[in-house]
Amino acid sequence: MTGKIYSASTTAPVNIATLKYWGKRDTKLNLPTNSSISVTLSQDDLRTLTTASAADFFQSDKLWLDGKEESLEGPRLVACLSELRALRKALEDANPEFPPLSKYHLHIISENNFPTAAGLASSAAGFAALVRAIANLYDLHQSPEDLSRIARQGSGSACRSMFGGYVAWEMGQEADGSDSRAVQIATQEAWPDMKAAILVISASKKETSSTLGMQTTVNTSTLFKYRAEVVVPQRFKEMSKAIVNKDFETFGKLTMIDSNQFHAVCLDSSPPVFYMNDTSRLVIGLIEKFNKIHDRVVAAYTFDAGPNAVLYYLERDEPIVLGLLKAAVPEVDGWDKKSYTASIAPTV
Ligand code: 2P0
Repeated sequence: MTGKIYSASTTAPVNIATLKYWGKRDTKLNLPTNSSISVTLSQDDLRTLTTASAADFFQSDKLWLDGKEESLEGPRLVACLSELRALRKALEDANPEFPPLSKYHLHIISENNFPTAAGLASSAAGFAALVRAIANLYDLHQSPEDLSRIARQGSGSACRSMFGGYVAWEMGQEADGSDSRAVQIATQEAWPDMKAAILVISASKKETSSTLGMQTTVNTSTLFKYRAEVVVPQRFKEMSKAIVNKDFETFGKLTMIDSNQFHAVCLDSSPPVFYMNDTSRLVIGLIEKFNKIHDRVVAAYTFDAGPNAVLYYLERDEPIVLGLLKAAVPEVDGWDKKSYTASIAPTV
């Protein structure tokens, strides 16, 4: 026994989808039924901080999330750890002088600076940080695309947090998932004036996990097939083009209709899955009216697997968007009154 502890720390950002991932064609490998698009938010605003340590005297793999010990036995965590260990093992075989970290147990400590599991993409930042922290600890030099394939197995949306800016998760065709990975559509620098506001409507844990909700939709919704096969492929092209052209009007419209369609297929599931609440719907009404008054898309709303709203807008419109929220928030019952604004993440 050496008694030495090897450690590496890293942070990873949150991403919020503007074209939603909803449905798996392979639940073990986390392969999606459609491609998706997201925007990565700056780590100055929202992030997971993770430290991974390895030592020959650790008795078992352990994970602490926001100070609480969590099980490390879930198949998704196991899949990420075994892929990373196999890559480290190959490195050790090629470099016998390297310490045999692949044989040591890991201790992982992870902290979010925002509410966990409340539909704020905590699993995305969480798995992205975990994969990157262990890759750093193991001195792996895989590309972000390669690491995104590993993070995807932890949580689908985590693959998109491997990049800053505007990111696509290409669903891929292969049965082994080798082509299901994230790629960058545009850097933050290419369209730097996008901003996001996150309205925390409820910070409590969601009732239906994304995994369960997705499977209910895939197995029971008749609208779902149309969404996955007809709507999303076309929308994917239109949204990618809008991002490259910095066309906020089109980007915003597509973002809102895609959020609404995602919640529609949730409602079309049996039993129905509800993520938005009355306050969420109030925000939709508010933004729709606000855009109508301005005769353009000033702000675009989107809701994930929870009631919290994310608004995308351009920096020059921040005074009117935040002004609207300031005026409306005190009137709204059930609004947590916590909100964050975030810039877009530069290259991570
Ligand atoms: C997304 N969501 O594209 C969609 C939109 C929620 C609504 O990805 O089962 O935690 O771990 O692969 O990634 C949330 O689902 O699901 C999600 P798993 P994940 O961001």
